[in-house]
Amino acid sequence: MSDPLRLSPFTLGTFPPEEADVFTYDRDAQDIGIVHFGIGAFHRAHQAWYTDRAMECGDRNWAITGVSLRSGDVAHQMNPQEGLYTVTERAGEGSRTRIIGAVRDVLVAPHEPDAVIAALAAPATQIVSLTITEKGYCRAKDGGLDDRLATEDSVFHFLAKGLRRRHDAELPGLTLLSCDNLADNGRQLARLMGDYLAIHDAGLLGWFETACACPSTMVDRIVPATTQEDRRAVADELDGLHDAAAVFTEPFSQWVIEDRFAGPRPNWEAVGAELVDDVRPYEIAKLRMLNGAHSALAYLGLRRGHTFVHQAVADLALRPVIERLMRQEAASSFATAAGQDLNAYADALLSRFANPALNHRLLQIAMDGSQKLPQRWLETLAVHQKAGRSCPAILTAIGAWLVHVRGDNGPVDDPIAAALASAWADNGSDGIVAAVFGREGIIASDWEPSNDNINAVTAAL
Ligand code: NAI
Ligand code: CS2
Repeated sequence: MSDPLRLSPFTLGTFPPEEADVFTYDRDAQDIGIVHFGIGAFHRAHQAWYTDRAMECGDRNWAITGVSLRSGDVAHQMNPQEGLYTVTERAGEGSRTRIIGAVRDVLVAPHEPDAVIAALAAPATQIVSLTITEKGYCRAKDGGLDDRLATEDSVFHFLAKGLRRRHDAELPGLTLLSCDNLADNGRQLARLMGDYLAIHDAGLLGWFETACACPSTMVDRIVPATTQEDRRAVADELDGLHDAAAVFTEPFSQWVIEDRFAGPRPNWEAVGAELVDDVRPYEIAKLRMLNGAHSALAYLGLRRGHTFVHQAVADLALRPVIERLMRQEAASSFATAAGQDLNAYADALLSRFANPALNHRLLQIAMDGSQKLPQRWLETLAVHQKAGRSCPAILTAIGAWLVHVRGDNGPVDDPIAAALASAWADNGSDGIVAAVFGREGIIASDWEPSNDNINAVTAAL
């Protein structure tokens, strides 16, 4: 059987124009302004989608070079298509597809390290953005860099080499833009990069601190991992044209960015991004309410036999726990910005979770819990503990996470899965909470479980 016809600049005219929106700017006239590390589904449906539309509005020279730090899969999907791919928004019965032209090429860092460093050091490059997952930041328990994890395949190694080359060539610094779900992601990235330089290239530290900037961002768009069935659906829509790099998402999207760049930036606000002085109230609301509820739905939903978020959120046995977690425990744990309505936010989140057209797998969200729980649940618990208030919904969810990492729902996908398994083997149900949480626990946090907390989690186990 011959290979299916692939999406590319040469096949753009092969489907009827009403099937998809297509960029109209001249791709070949654009310089690469952004290097993006971790070119997974989320970047393609979020930052690259904003950048594509900014260029559609006339902004120039913000084309993107994607970098994969791990496998060559995305390069194999995108390079034969010269970087073109589709974003399909799904809601209810309807869907809308757009062909994105912003990504030019994808480099696979382990195979072509010099090309990655050259892209970072190119004079036209202004911004380096990141969606490398929470574990890609190589953090130690105290929030600083764990240098044993920051090996030559880490983002820090490449950034240090690229920044050194820029410095030596007397080029301007870069904006490093974390778009991962970490609290205060810009501040964390600045600290980790500084820690890395202090060990590996201390002479560059002063220049990094003055010439570069790491703004924080709040990023929000639900983007489930693409399946073969999804790829077939887009081929059906595009008259048989195959897109190996297709991504599927919801119509909703939000991007709040701290307006503190080292140099020029795209006109992202022209296409819906919000540039603000302080992202914290938005970011905390998102991490503790949306992501906090997501993780609770994942672990509790898997125990109840569900596969997708929309099934778990419709389960009447889970709904009160999720509502309480969002509206009472998370929403009362931080100071809001003027005009921020957290009840309306919770309503909107529940209806986004219920979107039946997005098959968002609970197992995808359940992955890497040890990296996610601190900003999603443990900070909320710590705030309420100081005020003497309890959080029964989060404690129930912690019980469900603990049995998940015991292996009750199948193989555990977490960078510290082995340490968690040993903690279970050594401590059993009676000791597991104290072994995992608290200042001395495997996952350090300011939440120090009280006896009442431990009893509540153990009851949930
Ligand atoms: P994905 O699985 O499609 O892509 C993940 C990317 O991270 C890949 O390029 C992978 O190679 C890289 N990566 C994985 N482990 C790494 C490591 N240890 N070091 C360096 N790179 C590593 O996932 P997706 O959907 O693109 O999400 C990535 C991140 O984006 C999430 O972890 C989250 O922080 C953020 N995000 C995702 C949203 C979503 O709905 N998918 C929405 C909001 C934020
Ligand atoms: C999810 C998030 O995978 C997860 O852990 O909670 O990626 C979530 O889909 C996004 O943050 C939504 O913006």
